[in-house]
Amino acid sequence: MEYGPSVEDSGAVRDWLAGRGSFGHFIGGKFIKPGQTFVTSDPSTGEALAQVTQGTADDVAAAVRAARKAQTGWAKLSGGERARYLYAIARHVQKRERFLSVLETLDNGKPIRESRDIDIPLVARHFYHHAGWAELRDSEFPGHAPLGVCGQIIPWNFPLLMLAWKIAPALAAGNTVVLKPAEYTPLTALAFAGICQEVGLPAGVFNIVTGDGATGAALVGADVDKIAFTGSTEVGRAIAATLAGTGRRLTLELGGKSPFIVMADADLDAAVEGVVDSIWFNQGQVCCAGSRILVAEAVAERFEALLNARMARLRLGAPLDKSTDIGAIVDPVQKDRITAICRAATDAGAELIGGQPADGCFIAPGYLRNVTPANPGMEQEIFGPIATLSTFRTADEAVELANNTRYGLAGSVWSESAAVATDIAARVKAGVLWINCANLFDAAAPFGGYRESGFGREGGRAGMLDYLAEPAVKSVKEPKAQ
Ligand code: TXE
Repeated sequence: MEYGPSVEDSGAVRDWLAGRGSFGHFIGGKFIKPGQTFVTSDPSTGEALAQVTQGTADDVAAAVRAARKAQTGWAKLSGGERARYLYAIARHVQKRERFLSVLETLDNGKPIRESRDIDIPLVARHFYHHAGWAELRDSEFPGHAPLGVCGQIIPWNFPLLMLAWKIAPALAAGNTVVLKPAEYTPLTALAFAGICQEVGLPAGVFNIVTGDGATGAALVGADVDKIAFTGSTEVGRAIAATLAGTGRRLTLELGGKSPFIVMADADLDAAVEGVVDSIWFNQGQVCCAGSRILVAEAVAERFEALLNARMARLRLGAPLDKSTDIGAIVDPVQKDRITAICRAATDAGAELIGGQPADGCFIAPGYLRNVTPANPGMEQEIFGPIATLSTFRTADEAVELANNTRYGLAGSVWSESAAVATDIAARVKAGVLWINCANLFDAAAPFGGYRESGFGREGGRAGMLDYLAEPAVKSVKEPKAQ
């Protein structure tokens, strides 16, 4: 069936971009005059899409002041009133699904099928879900208070979805927000600011300051009550060091090197399809991607043959083409990072099947075989469409290999035996485990990691708690009767 946006639908988005030309920050309910700008481009063609303002420390401070001013009023609204805004945002996102998915694909390079069927619908779902939490806040979390002003720094791999993950629980809990989108992909956040204006979200409740890592660092140093960060482990570590001793809240959602374990009794066709959803989804630029495939030796040959056949059918191409499976890597810098790790892996003895870089920001899907545990391809987060493939003999060995990582974000186990699958899943140290599926996200399911993958949860009840201050414990000693 032919449906949904394709290349011919990019006209409205291009007109919108041409009409705006350059974007200022969104502060206090208004777009302010653009300052010094940088270019954001379509990674699949290199075409410049728009000029976006590089935020300074003064810009960040102005946004934080606006958020601070708005916070008391926002927190005083009833849960039902806050929920009405979140429902309205969700409905407006749905109404603009086509526009937002085309804009996301242009700015990020991801296949339009993914932004249309996964990213943008999940954005709406996230706001619907958290509208419910806004209504339930006082009954479910009695005595809890919002934290105040939250600074939120997001990456470029799921630009609007990461915005939704961050701001929906924050606003539901009664906080106000200053958000910094990633420099590669600021455009859907700016379009979303327009939706906030349309639904009449009170000025200052949600603010955006665009810019690069320096702008993010300014936000970390600003007068905020919490920082929520999703990005690289290195930057997460630096943010944690800056905030140490300040008493400010912090949640970190960092990198991963998640195991994808195929037991000997697994449905191999389904498991191969799982690899497609796992490491070849979004060009592998997914923090919870099943980037280490571990397969039982007894079925390894058959599995690899099926994997190769499926890989050969994946279509690498123009992200706006509905038949494209693998789009563009977000930026030449990221492409270079991916190819450098693959080179280090092959220099250390691994064999790269597929995975060849192509012109522009494209890399074909692939995987590394003959990888020892110490191989750089096994150790480092490649963050591209390249997995590693290695084998194990026993369940214990599978668990040992799975846990042989400094990360602990996600894992996926494939077996036709529920007992085997749940036993393995229970022994893998990761925040999110999937059985006979991979990369399934739901707003109600808390997402987050252990170890160098960070701490804190996003989604569901646990996610709400990360945006609320616990009630003080009060011990009362009755005065002696006079
Ligand atoms: O991340 P950065 P990059 C991993 C992945 C990828 C690598 C590098 O392995 O290859 O990180 O990507 C902002 N203070 N992930 O360089 O720099 C930055 O502007 C405050 C995993 O893009 O961490 C952007 O908004 N903020 C990941 C955001 O941090 C700073 C998603 C992420 O950028 C900052 C992305 C600073 N000092 C990359 N420096 C995941 N967990 O999903 C940069 N930023």
